Amino acid sequence: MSTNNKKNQYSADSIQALEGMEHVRKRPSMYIGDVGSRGLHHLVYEVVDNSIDEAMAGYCSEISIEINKDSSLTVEDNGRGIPVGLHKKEGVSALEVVMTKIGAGGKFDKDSYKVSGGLHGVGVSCVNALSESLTARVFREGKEYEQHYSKGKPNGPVKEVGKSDKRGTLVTFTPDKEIFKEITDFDYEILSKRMRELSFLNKGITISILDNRKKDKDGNSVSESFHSKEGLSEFIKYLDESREPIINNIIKMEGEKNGIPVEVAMIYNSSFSENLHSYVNNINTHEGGTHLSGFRRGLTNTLKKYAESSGLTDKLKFDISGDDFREGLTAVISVKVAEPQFEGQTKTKLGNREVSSAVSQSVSQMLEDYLEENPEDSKIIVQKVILAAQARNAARQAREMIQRKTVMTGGGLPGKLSDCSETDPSKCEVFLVEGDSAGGTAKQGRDRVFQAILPLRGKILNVEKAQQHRVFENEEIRNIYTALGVSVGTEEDSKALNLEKLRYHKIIIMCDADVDGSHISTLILTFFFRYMRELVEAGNIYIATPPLYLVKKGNKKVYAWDDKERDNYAKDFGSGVSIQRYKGLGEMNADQLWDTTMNPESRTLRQISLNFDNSQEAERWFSTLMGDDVPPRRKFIEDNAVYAKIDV
Ligand code: 0RA
Repeated sequence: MSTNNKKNQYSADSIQALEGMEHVRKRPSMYIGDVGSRGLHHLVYEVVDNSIDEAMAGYCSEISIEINKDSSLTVEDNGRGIPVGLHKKEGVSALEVVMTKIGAGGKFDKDSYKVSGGLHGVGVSCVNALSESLTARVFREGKEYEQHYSKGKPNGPVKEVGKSDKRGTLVTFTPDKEIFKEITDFDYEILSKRMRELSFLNKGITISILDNRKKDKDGNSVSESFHSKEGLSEFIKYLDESREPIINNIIKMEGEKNGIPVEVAMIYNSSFSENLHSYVNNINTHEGGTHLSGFRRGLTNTLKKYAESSGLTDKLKFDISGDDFREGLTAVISVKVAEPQFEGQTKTKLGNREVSSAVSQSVSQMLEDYLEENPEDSKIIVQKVILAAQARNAARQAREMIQRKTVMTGGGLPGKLSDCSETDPSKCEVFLVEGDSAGGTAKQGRDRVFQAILPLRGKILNVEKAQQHRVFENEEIRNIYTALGVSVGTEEDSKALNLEKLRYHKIIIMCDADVDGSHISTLILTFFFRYMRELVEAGNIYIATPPLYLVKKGNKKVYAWDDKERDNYAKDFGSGVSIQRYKGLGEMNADQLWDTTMNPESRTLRQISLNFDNSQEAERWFSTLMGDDVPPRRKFIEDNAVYAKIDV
């Protein structure tokens, strides 16, 4: 993937270094993933990672990020400062080697192996190559040094520019607009979320972020500072803010097995969902891997042994499965691996075999101790597991019932579905419509060749608060499964989807443009997020946006989607204008609904996406919106009101 592994990385040939930098500019996506928003922010992570490494080595306590007004960004740390002396092999300063040699980052200091590192771990030289300008400033041994670069090439050697009693490294870079054509503005929210996460994953460091482009109401630049004293257990508190814990403590463990540092924190809450987050070298391993399977194995084995020896499971008439041990579990697993092998579609699945047993042994040890020392919590956990096993058994029966019914109704499309005639799923779309009356209008208005309509009655079940078998027993939800052609999962993995038979590639949620309507869309989205997440990740889920107003004068008619648009049209039309506010889909006639909301030529669909870098944010989002706790929900909606309107 990256040139990291190429044999020539220690070559003294500076011409090759130059070629390396040119290759980065020619094929940036090979190094940073893409040249869109992700790639742009990746540059920042790459620079910050170096400072995190310095902090992990024990030499740095503060890292600050500053988004500057001129579209550059500065990362500063108070570490030892990158050495500026002559690098013997390369014949230039060590600083220049770090900044210009692809794959050199930190390698010359063999004692501290690099444990952080962005997804691609390509080093700061890549950032340099992709920046129209970059300045590195080093504060060391009472002096300040500086070197400037353009598109990765030094403008001159490192210069001593003054005295300083500071210590540390400062890098300011301006991403090259020739490379990042679509986007060059850093997003404060994206960066601050990542910095919060990094502070949980690397306790003790203070990471601050300041945005000089934005002022708050007092005229100060927007800023935040993150510092986690407890690390992962504080991460768990943050993730589970709106859930109700059922045990007294966060179970945590920190250790090293076979040279692999392993850190885990976990808690059980009263919800029914499993909420696991795993990291390798600070990278969110979205696709899991050997560390996660090690965790699962350690957890299952230890709890099983404990439950059996406690006698609590003697009367159970069925087996407890792996899933049952993780219902209502929130956990973060963080490991550091010297040479991680990343696999999977998004290269976020750890492949190293040896990590599995290291994590499993660590987790078993930690849990055994905890269960031994906390009999009250242990009993609560075992009881929760038993309840989960019973519910799963009930769900199996419910599932068998669906399957029987499907067979009995022959083929089994729900009666309420008005299907389309096209049979190629990639050309088909289905509208999930709130209410039978709007469903009727949609049925008249649609293009029956490729558009199907499934009306849903009233509020669908809040799956966040329901046990699995209730979800599978719910009629509206069963209709969604059968209409989409997606099977209900197996007993081993109740949420495993068979997507091969997906009957529509666009699944469009169409609800009223009011508070109730957005609540219903959120309920439906929560269902997709919890039970058909693959569809969300694959970008199959959309939200339709019906207009709010009809502005009319004589036979001139226009639709408006917000108040500003409405006022502009009203002004254009002048006197005699009439404004109709649509209260719901049902108020539009079939033609109007087609024109504004369903016709692919003229409608606006919002595609729902899950940002892989921030799966834990999505997790918090749904659990807060749909959970029991009112005060955090209100606060959350207030804090995220704008975001909520834009993105979901
Ligand atoms: C290796 C050796 C030394 C410092 C660093 C790496 C270092 C690198 C970065 C990158 C960003 N900030 C950094 N801070 C330090 C110095 C070894 C010594 O002083 O003896």
